[in-house]
Amino acid sequence: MKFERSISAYARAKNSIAGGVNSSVRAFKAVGGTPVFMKSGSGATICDIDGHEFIDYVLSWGPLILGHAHPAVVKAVQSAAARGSSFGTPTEAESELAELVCAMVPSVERVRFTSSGTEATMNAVRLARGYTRREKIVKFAGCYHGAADPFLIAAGSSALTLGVPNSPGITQATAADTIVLPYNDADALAAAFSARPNEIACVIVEPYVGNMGLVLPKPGYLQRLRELCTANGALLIFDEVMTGFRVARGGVQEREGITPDLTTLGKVIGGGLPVGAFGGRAAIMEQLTPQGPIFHAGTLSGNPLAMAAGIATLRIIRDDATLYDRLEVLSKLMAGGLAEIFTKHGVPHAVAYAGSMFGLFFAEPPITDLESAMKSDTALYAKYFHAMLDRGIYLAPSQFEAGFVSSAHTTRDIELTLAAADASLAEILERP
Ligand code: KE4
Repeated sequence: MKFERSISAYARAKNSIAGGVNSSVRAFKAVGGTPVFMKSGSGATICDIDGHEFIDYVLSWGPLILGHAHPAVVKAVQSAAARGSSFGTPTEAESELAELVCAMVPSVERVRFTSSGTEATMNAVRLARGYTRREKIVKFAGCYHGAADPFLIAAGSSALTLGVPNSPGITQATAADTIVLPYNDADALAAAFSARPNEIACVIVEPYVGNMGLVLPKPGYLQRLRELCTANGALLIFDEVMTGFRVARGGVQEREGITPDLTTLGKVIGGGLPVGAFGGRAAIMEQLTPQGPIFHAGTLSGNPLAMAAGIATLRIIRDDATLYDRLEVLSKLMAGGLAEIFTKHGVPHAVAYAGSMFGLFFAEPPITDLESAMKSDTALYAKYFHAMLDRGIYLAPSQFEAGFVSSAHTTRDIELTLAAADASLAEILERP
């Protein structure tokens, strides 16, 4: 495939946008080549400015569980826009979406909307620190919680991809308040609590990690996190920005039957428009201003257009009784098919799937944490990415990301994708 228009668009973008992109991972630094500029999407496919069509497994990094330009979402946003884009006042649409979130996410009694997942996690951590009157937080190496200082310490996702786990500009004081532990090692958390009694405000975790690639918890791990937080007076925060409404209607907490104290959400709840959220028990959430002392604010929090897209999306998710079964059938088909193909070609691999998410590592299994994930052959992944792109398959431009299917994807799409994977490996291995 030729990407002439994307190449010139990227050259143009770099004259006014730092690095030519508004989010680092989009720059293709991990896979090389020029980022592909998209112009439209419909259902499971996305179209670039050179006129190429791709089956899309990035889906804007997770939000589009109904696929691109779902008619109900388009109609909802169009009619909301005709009534005005923002008022800076309460609107009933915010209550509508909040009621949907509270009804579908088991642990959430009260919620606050933000305009991004990063804002949601930042505010959830401030709330936990204010509520517990403690300062330290625990995160896990390879987990990504957004582009805020307290989290960019051995972060995953684009920070990991860029090979700069600790971003310049993070103060020592900030870094000193973030304890980074290995994921899937509950004893490490127990030791941290023992070493710092009454200091740790919260433990924030991607319960299923999407930002190392897809890494699932060992049996009992999440339950141990729950028990340790309860025993030590720290709040457990499930960062479900990616897994919320993705691995089940009620996210990991519904699938695993574990109740976090706070949950952060994003992506799907905005249906592709900018929405983040944090929520939990009323007793904790009511510590937020104006009821309580812990500050939260945001000019476009609860924006009417974003609420309209979220309401349309969550109503469909709520009412489609077989949605998650159908999505997991597709993810399982993808993961199983990839495992067969990679075995046939003798390429080390580890696959995983959960709900509408799937993962593929170019590494020997098991992949249980950042250390094992980092053993992946990222050079081979880069070749695979481009070989698949040339065959009309759009994957995440980084080994350390998860793949997503939507209700618009079909088994035919998966079959075409697996055929492309087979041909891509054959091509790569012929010309190592
Ligand atoms: P945003 O601020 O990008 O909306 O959300 C941050 C965030 C928080 N928590 C989790 C678990 C997340 O996955 C994210 C964002 N995910 C990345 C994809 N791995 C967004 C892609 C990007 O950075 O452009």
